[in-house]
Amino acid sequence: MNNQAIKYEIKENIGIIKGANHPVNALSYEVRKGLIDSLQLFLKDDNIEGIILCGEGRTFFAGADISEFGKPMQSPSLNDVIFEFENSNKPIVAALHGTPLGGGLELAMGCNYRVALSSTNLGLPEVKLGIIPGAGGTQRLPRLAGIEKALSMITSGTPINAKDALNSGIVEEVFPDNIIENAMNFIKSKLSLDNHPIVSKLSEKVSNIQSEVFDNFSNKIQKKYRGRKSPLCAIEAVKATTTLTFTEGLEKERELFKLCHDSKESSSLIHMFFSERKALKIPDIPKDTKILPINSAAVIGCGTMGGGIAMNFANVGIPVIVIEDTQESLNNGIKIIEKNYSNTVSKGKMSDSEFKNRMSLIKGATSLESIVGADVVVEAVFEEMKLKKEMFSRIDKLAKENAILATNTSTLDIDQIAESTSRPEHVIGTHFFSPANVMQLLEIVRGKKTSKEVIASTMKLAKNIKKTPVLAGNCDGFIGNRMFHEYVRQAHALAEEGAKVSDIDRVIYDFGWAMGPFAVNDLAGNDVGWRIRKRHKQEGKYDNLRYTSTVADQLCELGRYGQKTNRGFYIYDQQTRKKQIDPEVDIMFEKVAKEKGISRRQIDDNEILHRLSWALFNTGCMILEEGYALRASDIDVTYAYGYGYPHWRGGPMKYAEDYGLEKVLEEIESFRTKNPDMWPKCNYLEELVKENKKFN
Ligand code: T1G
Repeated sequence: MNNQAIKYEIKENIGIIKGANHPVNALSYEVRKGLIDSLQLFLKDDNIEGIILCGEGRTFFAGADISEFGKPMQSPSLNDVIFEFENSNKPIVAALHGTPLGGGLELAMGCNYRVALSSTNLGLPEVKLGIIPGAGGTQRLPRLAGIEKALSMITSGTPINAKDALNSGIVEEVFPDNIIENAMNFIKSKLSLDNHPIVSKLSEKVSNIQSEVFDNFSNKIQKKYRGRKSPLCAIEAVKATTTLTFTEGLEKERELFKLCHDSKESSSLIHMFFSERKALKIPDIPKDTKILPINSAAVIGCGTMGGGIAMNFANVGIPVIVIEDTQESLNNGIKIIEKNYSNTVSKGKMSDSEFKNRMSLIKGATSLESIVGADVVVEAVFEEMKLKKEMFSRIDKLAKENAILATNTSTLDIDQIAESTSRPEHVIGTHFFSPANVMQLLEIVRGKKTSKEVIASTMKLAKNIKKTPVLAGNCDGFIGNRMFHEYVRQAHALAEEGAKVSDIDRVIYDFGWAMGPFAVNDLAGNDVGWRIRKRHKQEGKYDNLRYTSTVADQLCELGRYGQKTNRGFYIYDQQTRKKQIDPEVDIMFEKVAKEKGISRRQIDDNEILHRLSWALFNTGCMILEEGYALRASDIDVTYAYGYGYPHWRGGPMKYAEDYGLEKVLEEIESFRTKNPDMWPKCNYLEELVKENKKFN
């Protein structure tokens, strides 16, 4: 009765139950049923004295099947399965490898023993999905590993390695290889014992814990989880182990789990989980498209962007050459990279030898000829078309035959850049976000002639350097900056019409963004936007749109570029970088409004939030209509990973869809009546509403 998701076999006196639900052994209905069936079979077989539970393929069970969430639960539940395993009268060892996560680790904790391969990473990542462990994890882990470890693992959701699990008492033994053979010897060594440990019975309640521990922990994570509920519910559930029995605690966990499961936070984070993976799938690029090997890289420009980009390669062991015009700027660039890595070392997050290893992978050069051997060349010079074209025509002459030629432009036309080479099919946009060694998004821009091989290889490269890639089409600003431009234009319009700069930023921050639009401008440097606006003006972009950046231009004329000049929309303390409201800026907006004949009024928080949110969303719909993004969820990923949009709100498209597309359109139309030159019409959105459709 092997079902497809669970296999079993018997070796000598040991029964082996094996998850075979590829790729990650998610605990779907078939798996849960198969687990109980095979366990019962083994319990009835008198020849079997001990049992191994393991996973086939790349991992032990990596958790509940997320795609079953929100659907009616088919019995047996995971809790039922775990009880059956826990109540077994034959000892069971969970043999862990890969990523035993969530329900997978909960199931392992229902076994008497756990052993692991040294490469295993295990954890309870449920908060990342806006929920808490729902199959006893909040009650068993504290009994097994102690309160502090459980709080840390459950509220961070970050997996720990096998060594850490061993030191914390979560696993009994760790092996470098041959997990099944070692698990076999392990369980045989336990067969003679009269009793075997049961995690839920290790202690009635977890004792000797001061209640401040939980308050302190809540305070510690407050900033990280601003606006979120599930991490706090996780703390409450763990706390229950100190006041309630296991059975009562389990009920508490269920109650809190349900609360989280039914929340927008959870549906948004689950949307993010699947969206991130969907973004990797490009409909016209078959899975078996040839991938160009990337074993070496060159980055042209070692300023803030170039240096950060180079670090991404070194971080995964790819040797990289950074190129600058002069020895002095090269030295400066390398010094900054070194400082970045040193900071990581001083925080205890990198060893000295790893520091040396990474630095040894980064070589500097002042001649472009050094790109000759590179499999990928990333150009990160000043954002100017003429310069980029010149650079690409030189790159074309030097780079090796099959090299990927990437530009880190954030707004410029990839096709124009590609045309300056003899091989436009090898040219692609790789738009990194600052700081490039930290920000997770990589917006990959396909030109008209970019080959499928180059696109597939660049997507793969993005994953290899641990980025989250999104494929965009070649429009001005691509997905991210095209939308951001409209969002900022709206923010400035609000300020002209009467909202204070600090109120606009506050509303956006309170919504959950990392920063408001004016603070972002100050961080990125107002001169960057200034340069782009000058180009846009020349190209006639504002002919039918209201120009709202008069104050931003004036600040730039005064040399107030933002944080780097200690003054922009705010005033910054030179030492602490702490920002302070600049009353002069609000006065500048008042003056400009007067000159433009705009009558100022009190603008409430709701209008601020909706005008900014729908400006982003409306532009997102236009991008979809014009085919520059493959799907709405790609836009959500772009914003969550590249722009500090709160993941737990699901991204600008999902947020609007949850709000109700019809209501959003009504609000946009009412804003448009007052300000027609702020709200370009989007037929696609109107069609969606008319046909009562959703994004897919
Ligand atoms: N459910 C359903 N599908 C899943 C899945 C899951 N848990 N995990 C992965 N997939 C799909 C994924 O969508 C992709 O599909 C394919 O598997 C490969 O994944 C009761 C409530 C395990 C570290 O949160 O973190 O247990 O795109 O590309 O990079 O308390 O997947 O190919 O069609 O990500 O090697 C807790 C989530 C659930 C783990 C592997 N568990 N997964 O990474 O492959 S909640 C998790 C991951 C829970 C209990 C509760 C990663 C991975 P497709 P992949 P990968």
